[in-house]
Amino acid sequence: WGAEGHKAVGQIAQNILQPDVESQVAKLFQDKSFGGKLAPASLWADTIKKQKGSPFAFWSAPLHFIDTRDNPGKSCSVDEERDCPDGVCVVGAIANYTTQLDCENGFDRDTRDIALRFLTHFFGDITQPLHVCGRSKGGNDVPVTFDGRKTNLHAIWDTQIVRKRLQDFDNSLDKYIAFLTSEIQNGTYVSEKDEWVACDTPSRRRRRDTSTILKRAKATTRCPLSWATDTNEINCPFVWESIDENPNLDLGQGYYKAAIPFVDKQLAKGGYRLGTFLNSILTKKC
Ligand code: DCM
Ligand code: DCM
Ligand code: DCM
Ligand code: ZN
Ligand code: ZN
Repeated sequence: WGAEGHKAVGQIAQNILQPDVESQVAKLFQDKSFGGKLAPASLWADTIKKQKGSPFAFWSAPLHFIDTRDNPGKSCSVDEERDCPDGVCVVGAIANYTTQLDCENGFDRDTRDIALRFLTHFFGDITQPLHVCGRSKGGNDVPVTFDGRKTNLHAIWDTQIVRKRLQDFDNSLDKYIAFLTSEIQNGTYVSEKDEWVACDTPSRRRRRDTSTILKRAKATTRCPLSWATDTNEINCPFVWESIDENPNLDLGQGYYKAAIPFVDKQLAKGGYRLGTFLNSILTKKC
């Protein structure tokens, strides 16, 4: 997602944090420009990606997505071994940074701070359909027109569709975020939000032999893998359909309208998952 999408995910999560978790989050962030909040922190992973000289700049770029080697439009799937070798993808990144954030694992505060920044961003990216799609570099190589402007398929999902959606909310991101939060708390998403966070949590194991370590490593990808699979499925009924049928169509009208329910729900999912996850992991007493 672009800046608006990531801020939405961060703020929706912030809205559902328990007070004690909210103060833990504020304490973890050592960059005072975040004001202790998730929404500003969610932009950090993109900022450092482009920053020359940042120790994170180059190696972190592939952590923002997973290039599935499926056949979107026809068949969609996510396969951990096939699509995320060595854990270098958004699924592996969420798993690894979850381990680093969890106080049980004893990482130092700098590591936990960076882990929380990355997680706040990657919980957003893993809900963007084209971040869970390997076709044409997640749509980056597919030229499209949106309201008369030439751009690419990836960019309209990251940014243009979300920005146009804000027109329904007086161009106020805050109003859009308030709308999505209320849809989660007492609207359209009430009955389905439990499914958004339903993925088996890794069971704690006592013995430290090699086989349990391997099982534990696998268990940490269970949730992000289920979220990636959920997101990836949107590439089959919808994302690529019009593109394959009519490559010259301006996507700012019918396609945009049809994308709205997906974009709303994906941003809501990212925020709800992030908030729920932090409420669980940051209430542990270590
Ligand atoms: N972006 C932005 N402002 C930021 C961070 C990101 O406008 N502070 C936009 C520009 C990127 C786009 O988000 O090209 C996609 O970023 P990502 O790599 O997270 O999908
Ligand atoms: N640990 C591990 N593999 C296991 C069990 C534990 O790598 N099968 C590590 C992860 C934690 C530490 O041991 O850093 C403490 O784990 P626990 O809280 O499960 O006792
Ligand atoms: N991206 C993606 N899948 C790829 C390559 C890139 O989802 N295979 C994303 C990362 C950024 C956007 O596309 O959000 C633009 O990437 P870049 O800045 O690397 O061109
Ligand atoms: Zn993107
Ligand atoms: Zn990203």
